[in-house]
Amino acid sequence: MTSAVMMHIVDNVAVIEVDNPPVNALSFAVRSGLQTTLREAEHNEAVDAIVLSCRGNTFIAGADITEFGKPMQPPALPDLLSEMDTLTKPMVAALHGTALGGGLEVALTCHYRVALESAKVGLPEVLLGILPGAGGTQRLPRIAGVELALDMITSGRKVSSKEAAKAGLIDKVVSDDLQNAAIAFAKKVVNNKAPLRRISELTATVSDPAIFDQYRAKLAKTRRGFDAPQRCVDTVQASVELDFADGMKKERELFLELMQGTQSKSQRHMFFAERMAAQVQGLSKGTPTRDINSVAIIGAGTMGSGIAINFTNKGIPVTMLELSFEALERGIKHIHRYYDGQVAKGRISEEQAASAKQLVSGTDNYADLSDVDLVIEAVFESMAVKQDVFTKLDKYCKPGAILASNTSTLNVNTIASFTSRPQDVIGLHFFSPANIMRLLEVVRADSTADDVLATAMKLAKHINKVGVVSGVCDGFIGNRMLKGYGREAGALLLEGVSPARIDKALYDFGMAMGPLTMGDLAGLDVGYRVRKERRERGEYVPETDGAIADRLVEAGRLGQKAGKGYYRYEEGSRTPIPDPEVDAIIKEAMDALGCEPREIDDEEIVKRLIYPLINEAALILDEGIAQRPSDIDVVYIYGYGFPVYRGGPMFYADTVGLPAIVADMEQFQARYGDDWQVAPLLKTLAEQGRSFADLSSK
Ligand code: T1G
Repeated sequence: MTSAVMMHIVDNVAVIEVDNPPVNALSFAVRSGLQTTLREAEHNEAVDAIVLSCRGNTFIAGADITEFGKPMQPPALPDLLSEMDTLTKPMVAALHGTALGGGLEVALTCHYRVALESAKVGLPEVLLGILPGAGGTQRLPRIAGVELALDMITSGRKVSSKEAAKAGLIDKVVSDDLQNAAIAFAKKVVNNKAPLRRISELTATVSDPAIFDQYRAKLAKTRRGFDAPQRCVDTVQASVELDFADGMKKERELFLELMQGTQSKSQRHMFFAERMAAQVQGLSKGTPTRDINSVAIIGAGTMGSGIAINFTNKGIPVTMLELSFEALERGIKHIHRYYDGQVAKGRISEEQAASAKQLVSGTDNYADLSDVDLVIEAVFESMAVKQDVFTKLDKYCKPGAILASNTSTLNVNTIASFTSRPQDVIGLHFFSPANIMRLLEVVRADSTADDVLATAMKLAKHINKVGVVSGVCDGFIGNRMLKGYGREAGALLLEGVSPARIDKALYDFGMAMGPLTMGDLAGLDVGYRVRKERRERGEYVPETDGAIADRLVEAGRLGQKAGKGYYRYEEGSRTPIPDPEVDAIIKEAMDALGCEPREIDDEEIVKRLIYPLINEAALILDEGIAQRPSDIDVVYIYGYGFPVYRGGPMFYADTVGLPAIVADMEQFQARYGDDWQVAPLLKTLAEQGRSFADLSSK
């Protein structure tokens, strides 16, 4: 027995308890402890049955991901479960919290399962770019049916104990006193001389074998570019077509293939990167936080109302402030429409929608905000407007209220200077649609107090966002990096590469959508106005910068909202359709600017757009704007649709190899000039044979 696994006997039932905080992961100590205690229980004549339970917040939540990529110390989980499957005494798993991955696989190797009502089960391995590697793909179809198994294994979703019980995955659901309920269940099995129900002895059947190819076709769309979901289907199909032993061999073969692949390494990187982003350098773990029980949002536009939903979803009352009643009503209606939609989709009940709507109130009077704990300004991106808003907030809000700006690029230090309390000012940059995109850039201004920053990071997690700390600079982390990405898309157009080819190259790379389709979605007039204002301020903006976008805007092609931009759009459709008018505009611009077309392959298109992201990120790291490279990966995965199976721009750069990137950039610099100047940090790391991962610190 190890301290991670203990056993005691109650009424001839061996109660084995795993105690391996924080999630009872199946680390070596747990695997070896389970093997020892199970053997002991099997050979102890005083033991008639076994209950397997866990201390702490949850039943085993899976293999220990920190052990991946290192030599696996025996017993490996599949071997432990194979031995477990031979035991002759009834085993009952007692499930609470989230029995996930290897944890559920252990529970499926028990003969019975008793769960708390609040428990959830799942096989989320696919989210790590792998698949259940200890019999989950062979046992789940046998006990819960192929359809549910396919759904759970290819989506990685958690299933409530109620739904699992309905599918026969769980034998008894209790509201409390789980361990005693499991002991009583075990004793009943013994007294009734109930048979040992080994799932491995059941068979998996399917009414229509076409389901597997149907799943593959669906996943090719919904999980485009991912290998693991496809292999998951292969293993579930094997559970139907092969006997248990051969099915296990198939599972093992595909598990190892995925585990050694780049996609899984990328997705495992992102698992930890997301959690590491919450570690704020220079902020001690015990930093106090302020209570946020009420929120005000200035500006009820698309962003403001989207931001509001994050809080009403968590039962936090929101006061929307707008200058005009019509704008206020429009914003509140947007929120109501959202909740009506959630009801229509069966995601929430009418009552839940009604209570969420009641949390929203509106005003045009700043005096009504005198008691809110947090204000988020989401008004027009103009410093003059921000100054007006923050001056009023400073006047009316109570001491200790946090004053946040949702600005996407403006200087938060300047915004803080409009108040007498800069220590309470912070940037909270949401991404549109604000109630859906998980990224939240938390912009730490020079005077932002530690407890304000700690409160913001805690609040991010509470509203299901991934908070990433950014320093103050133009565009913070994500939008600043996007500049080079957009610049090169424009440059490629002037070299005669069509919008559709540019977009397809990046779509095939794995981006959620190509840069020009994204431009049409966001609206081309935003960039047009920025370039126009910069030129009016006398700033040097090369003629080629935005040359096509500006011509499109001047031709009334603002993007999707105008039904045309780089593409045209049929009424009510978002599908981009290439438009010869755009080709003519590009041709005219090329002639006017003396640009020569060039043959450019997809590989170069990708490098020309992705490498500027990496180069700008190196500057951002050097300036201390981002805390660590993996934070930048989190920004691009959760805010910009970078493919998670490539691990984010920094992880991808390490995969490509920094010397190769620098060599390509130097060639581009020779052809295109100093926009391609290699960032000092990138150059140094490449010369030293190091990677961005070498820079990451806890
Ligand atoms: N291994 C190692 N550490 C883990 C871990 C795991 N499986 N799960 C969580 N942690 C750490 C996490 O890094 C964090 O550490 C702390 O626990 C709290 O996590 C053979 C091969 C269980 C729902 O994929 O989904 O089994 O930051 O902040 O919000 O088929 O953690 O505090 O230092 O997320 O309460 C399959 C992954 C593995 C489950 C809890 N299992 N974990 O959420 O806390 S592969 C998973 C989660 C496998 C077998 C295969 C969540 C959670 P730190 P947290 P939470």
